[in-house]
Amino acid sequence: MARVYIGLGSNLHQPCWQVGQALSELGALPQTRQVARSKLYRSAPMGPPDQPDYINAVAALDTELNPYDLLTNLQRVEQYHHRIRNRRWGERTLDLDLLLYDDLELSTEELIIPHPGAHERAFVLYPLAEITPSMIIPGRGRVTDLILCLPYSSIQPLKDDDIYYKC
Ligand code: PH2
Ligand code: MG
Ligand code: MG
Repeated sequence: MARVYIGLGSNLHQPCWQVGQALSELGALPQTRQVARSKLYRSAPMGPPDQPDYINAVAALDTELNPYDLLTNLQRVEQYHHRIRNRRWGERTLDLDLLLYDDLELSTEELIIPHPGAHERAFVLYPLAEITPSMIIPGRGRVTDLILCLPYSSIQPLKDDDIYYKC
């Protein structure tokens, strides 16, 4: 059994709904149980500025799936949300990033764990710190230290679940 963290993001076609729905779908993956989920957070786009704001969240799962089978399942959920690959860091209906897999460090063509951008993005680290403040990102340090140089004002927590269907 591995404890894994998934970063969710969307900025197209009712992003709150996309993320809320994907949170449920992650909990329903085979041999997997959802143990925690953060609030939803809104932030300005990193990358091309001519795209809508993003909605992000982080989920913690316990899974028997190995990293590659988990990745395949995440890509299947992205496809189910009609994910279309366009420009780098461009708009998308749903992005599911495998952030952490226990304390595994892995770097292959297909998969890099921890996710290479995780330690420098407010929209990943604040939701992560919300659900697991003691988290240490292998090779990078404590989440609570990493967030110190990232302004909390760059993200906006949304209030509760009933907004899923309104943004
Ligand atoms: N994801 C991207 C590109 N830019 N910006 C924010 N705020 N949040 C994201 O999740 C995000 C982004 C591509 O994965
Ligand atoms: Mg991403
Ligand atoms: Mg991705």
